[in-house]
Amino acid sequence: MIAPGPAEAGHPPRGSSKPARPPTPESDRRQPVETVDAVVIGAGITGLYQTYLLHQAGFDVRGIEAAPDVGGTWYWNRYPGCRLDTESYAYGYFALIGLMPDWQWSERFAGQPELLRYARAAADRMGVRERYRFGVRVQGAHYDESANRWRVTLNDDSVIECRYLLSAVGPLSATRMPEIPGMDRFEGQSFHSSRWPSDGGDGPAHIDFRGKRVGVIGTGATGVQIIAELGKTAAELYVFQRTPNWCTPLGNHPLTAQKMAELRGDPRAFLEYLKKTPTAFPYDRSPLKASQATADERRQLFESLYAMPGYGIWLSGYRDLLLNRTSNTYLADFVADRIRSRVKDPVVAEKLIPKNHAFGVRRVPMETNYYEVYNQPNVRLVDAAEAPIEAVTAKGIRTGAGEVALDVIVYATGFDAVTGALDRIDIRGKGGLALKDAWRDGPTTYLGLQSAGFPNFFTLVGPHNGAAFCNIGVCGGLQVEWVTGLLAWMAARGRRSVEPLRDFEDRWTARVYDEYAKTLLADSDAWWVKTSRNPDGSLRRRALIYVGGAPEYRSLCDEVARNDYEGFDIR
Ligand code: NA7
Repeated sequence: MIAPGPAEAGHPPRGSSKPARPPTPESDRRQPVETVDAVVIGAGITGLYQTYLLHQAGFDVRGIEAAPDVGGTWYWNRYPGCRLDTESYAYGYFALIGLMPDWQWSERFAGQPELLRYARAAADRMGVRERYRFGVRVQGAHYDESANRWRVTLNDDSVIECRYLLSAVGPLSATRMPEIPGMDRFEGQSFHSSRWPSDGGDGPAHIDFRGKRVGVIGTGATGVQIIAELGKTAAELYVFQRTPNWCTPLGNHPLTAQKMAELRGDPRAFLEYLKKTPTAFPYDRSPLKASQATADERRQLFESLYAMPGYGIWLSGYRDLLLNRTSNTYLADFVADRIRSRVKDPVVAEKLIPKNHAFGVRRVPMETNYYEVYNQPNVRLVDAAEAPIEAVTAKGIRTGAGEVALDVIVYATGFDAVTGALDRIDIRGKGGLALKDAWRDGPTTYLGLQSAGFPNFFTLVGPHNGAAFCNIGVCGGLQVEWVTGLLAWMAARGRRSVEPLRDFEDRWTARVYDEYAKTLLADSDAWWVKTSRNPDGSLRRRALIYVGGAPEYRSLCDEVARNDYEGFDIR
């Protein structure tokens, strides 16, 4: 049976009827239980900070969170092996800006229980818990044009009215279950990776995998972490891989206070440094193109990058890695050889080497002994590209090559990324236009923050903004500060409504696609790409993120602010 995670809004639990659609503003005569200046959806790292800053700025703000506690992604993702692939001391934005000066990370890449403790400590330090309602989900948000207010309906049947609606729902929060026939007939235990049963505290429930036959579907960053962990105890572990990814070593290690100070130095100076790097990770790209180095120099650089912890191999190599195919192939060939040297069975090694996408055009999973797991007798790679999964049966998974008997199935199948969580809320702007319909052809936004026709509605770390392809702990925080600045600016001038001008929105949307098209990312699928079919059947890819660089994005936002928020219609 599939573990019954909390129903997603718009996605009813299996076997139930359609979700109730919130009434329209005209038909909904319910009195709001609350009227506030602003509603923030989500109590993850971004939402907490937004709620805090708005409150500090004098706004009456209410936060809404579906989970029973703060933490967002770190609340929901509590599978064994779940940890950051960003340096903890760079992700910890609240420490960098002085809100939690004494916070000490225990590892270079913190694990989920520590991250959840961090989010809780941050919420307490900011005193925002009391501003939140937990355990309720936003079902709908309708803009009432005559009142210039949003009516926000919750799944406990209550209504909140607000002037400003800020979504901090997270780009990777709407779970994506595959549609495989028979999933509900499985007699063992099964769940999505981000709905892992809880231990009731900070971490995952202890499931004893000893003696169990476990199937993991999916080999993205999540699957790679889970597989390495479950491989330690499961009697038999079957990895159903449809597409291999380029994975490189995480290189985690404990952090002492002294080591942390050494790595980070003065927090505020470190933050200024992060702000200048393309994605707010503590890495500088080489000023060289790969062609400007000799073969020997390239090998030496790749070896040192492969040996160093974290994303250096992705973010601090040759500057044309994601722009030039030859440059990319140099690194891809090097990493492929590493995989061959770590996996004993050459047939398995070849299956683990990506053949259909360049290095780094999808998120690079950071691994710890991932490849070595395939040398263990209890672990089998099932090639779900060669023999696709046909069905889940009562006893296991059937592929084109036969049936695999299982006791547990883990769906590490990812998320309906970036727009998915918004699609699951019935958001309606001017004239009752549904956001989902407005964005049917892909999102259109100005600076990834607002969309014309949806006044006073903000999408933090949302589609097309420069905080999604970034160290979110830092870039999300900077975005929150910018939006708070805008709302304070408006308040000081008695303005009460802001939405983008259509031509600015069109130009920004075109720029998002243009920047993406310049890179090697444009030829591949990744969670940040929305694919659909053109009327002639050809494939259409829409980038959901802005890849033109976080500093460039922020300097444009700052320029817009300096020019009295040029491109926004503010009344
Ligand atoms: P991802 O990166 O979207 O990975 C999902 C994986 O699930 C990927 O390997 C998919 O294969 C696989 N998948 C999805 N549906 C199926 C079906 N039906 N059959 C077989 N395999 C399937 O999600 P993650 O949770 O791993 O990581 C998301 C981000 O979270 C990560 O980048 C970090 O930033 C944090 P596919 O590639 O589509 O062939």
